[in-house]
Amino acid sequence: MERTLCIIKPDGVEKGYIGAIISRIEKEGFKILGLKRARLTKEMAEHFYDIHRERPFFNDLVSYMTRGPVVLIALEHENAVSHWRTVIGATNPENADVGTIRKLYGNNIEENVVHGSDSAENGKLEIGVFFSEAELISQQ
Ligand code: IDP
Ligand code: MG
Repeated sequence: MERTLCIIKPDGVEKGYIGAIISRIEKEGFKILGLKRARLTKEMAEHFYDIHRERPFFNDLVSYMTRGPVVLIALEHENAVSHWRTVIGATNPENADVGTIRKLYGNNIEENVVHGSDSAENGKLEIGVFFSEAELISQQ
């Protein structure tokens, strides 16, 4: 079993898509190990997106991710990383497949509603940033 972190980004929360996204998570068969609402600080967002620090959109990305509350969801599934990335679609909603979360609800390449980890290793690491082991509950 693999783990991946879903973040419902501030635009997803603002536009009222929390329910639709959690419903989709359940429909796709993911186990929800942990779930919480949070407000990211500038430091948290900068750390989370550290690999993009040198990109021209980094400062905008940090402003976007800190402008309002997010929902953090720790997911488990077989091949959770690739399964979740298939469900959310391409980074740019314009290029995302029909029916994906980003195609359905995304605004543009920045405001794309949801995060998904990019590897099993990062899935574990990212979940560890936001959840203690005691907060991750495996039984259904
Ligand atoms: P991902 O979220 O699909 O893994 P990444 O390339 O890791 O995409 O980028 C992280 C986040 O940064 C994206 O989800 C999006 O919000 C933002 N982003 C990525 N590329 C651009 C860009 O070219 N302009 C503005 N924002 C971007
Ligand atoms: Mg990424």
